[in-house]
Amino acid sequence: MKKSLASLLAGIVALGSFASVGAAAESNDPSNSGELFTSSSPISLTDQAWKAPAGANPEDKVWGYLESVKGNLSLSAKDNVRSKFQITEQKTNVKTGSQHYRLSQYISGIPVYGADQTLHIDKSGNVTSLLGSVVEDVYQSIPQPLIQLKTISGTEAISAATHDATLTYGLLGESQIAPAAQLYYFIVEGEPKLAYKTEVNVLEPEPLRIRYFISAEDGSVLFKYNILEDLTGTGTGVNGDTKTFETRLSGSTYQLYDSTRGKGIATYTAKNRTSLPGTLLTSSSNVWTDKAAVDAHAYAEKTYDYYLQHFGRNSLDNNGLQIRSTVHYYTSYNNAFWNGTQIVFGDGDGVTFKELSGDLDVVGHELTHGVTENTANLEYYGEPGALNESFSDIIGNSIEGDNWLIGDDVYTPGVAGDALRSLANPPLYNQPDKYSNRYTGTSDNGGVHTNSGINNKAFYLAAQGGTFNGVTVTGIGREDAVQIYYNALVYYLTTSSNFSAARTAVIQSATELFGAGSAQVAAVTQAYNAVGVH
Ligand code: L5W
Ligand code: ZN
Repeated sequence: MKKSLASLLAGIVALGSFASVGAAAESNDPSNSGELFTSSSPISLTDQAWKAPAGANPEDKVWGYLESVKGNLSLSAKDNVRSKFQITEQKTNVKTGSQHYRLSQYISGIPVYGADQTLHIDKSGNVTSLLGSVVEDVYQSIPQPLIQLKTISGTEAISAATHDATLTYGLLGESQIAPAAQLYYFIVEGEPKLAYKTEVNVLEPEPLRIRYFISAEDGSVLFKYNILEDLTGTGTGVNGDTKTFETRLSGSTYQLYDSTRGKGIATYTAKNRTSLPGTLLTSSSNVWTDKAAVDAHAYAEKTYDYYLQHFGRNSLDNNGLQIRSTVHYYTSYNNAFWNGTQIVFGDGDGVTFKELSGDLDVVGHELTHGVTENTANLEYYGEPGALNESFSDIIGNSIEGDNWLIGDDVYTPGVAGDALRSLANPPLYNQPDKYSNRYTGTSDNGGVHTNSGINNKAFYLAAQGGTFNGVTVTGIGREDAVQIYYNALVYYLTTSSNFSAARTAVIQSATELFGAGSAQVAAVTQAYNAVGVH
């Protein structure tokens, strides 16, 4: 929808302070700001002419004052203000003795959207100011029959909004607040319309809080916008580093939800239980104290950005798939996983692991399982399974890009300098680094977390270079290497690819990207020769 709410609501007159009387209209430019209710003529009165009649009760003063200024409000002289406004709230400030009223403007007993006011009476009983908005006289002469054009009920308006949101976002989850519809006069480009205001408020398929104005005449969408606001949150991660990340404001609650990347990045907590995705994380301050959640969210954003910037890939499916992470899965859980729809992190037991989302290469590893599932779909068993693991290590490690280790930021918090795996030296952590040393048993799905070392070492050699098993590889750098491996994963590998097929795929990928006689093709060829994969 192209129209702004400002232009839709042009025609509502904003009131200046009524501390002074005497109209001085300023021009109204509906395009002059992002304001929702741009006035057509702000009014400013220059003289406090009206004095409260002695002995009048406060409500009579409200009506008396409105009656006296109705000319300045573009209200017709013949209309009684009591038929045009309703007092909706009255409060007294006990500290100052002032009385504060809230009013709304009505047409034929129906409130005008955005046309509400505050009126103030000081402790001496005099009206000091009137603020807010009223609609111009022209709209008050709306013929009575406008209400007769109403063909849609509130329930039908709610259905129309739900239908519209479903078309845009897909099947909607459970409403977070019971849907309701209120009838208003809604000024659309200077034309009064009868409209229902309603709200679509769901967490699935993503957190939405869309305000709708549905025509009571035909059920069309007159205007809609998402009330949730994108913001930047701050928090400290598992390893004590402070960082910023995207969050969203819903009412007065901040959500650990980033709507600026793909179809969103949402971070949940399982609250040490096992149901998924769990509960979307919220905060009252936008300063986030759940360290595991801070890192899961910030590192999912970093992973998304890496895939987009380095490979032009829009999320796991290259179609913006929403990235969901759940932290605090189960109790003392020493693992993390991709379950086919989302990533999940345990807190660790504090000895083998600390909170596993605290390592960017682990988050990158898990999300890369999602990319693999959407591309080569390497079977998670035997050699294809070891390749599946290896590609997660290779890309996860490249996203972090500071060493050749996996899990070093969260593994054995009491032991400095160690890691779960090393791409440079797999045997350091009990993985083979050449094909002849591969594990051929059946545990761990045929050694998927063991034999990944062979392909990891090939990647390392291609990127960094070195002489291994008597074969010298001239390194091409991490960036060229990861481009070649990503391209192989997306375009060349298949469900059943084994190590030999991976060699061919990576060489073909390097040939495609850098040319047949290139240093890159030579590097990957020598790298696979070095690890004994032919
Ligand atoms: C540790 C948690 C999961 C091990 N997944 C893994 O397949 C893990 C990466 C970091 O290997
Ligand atoms: Zn894995």
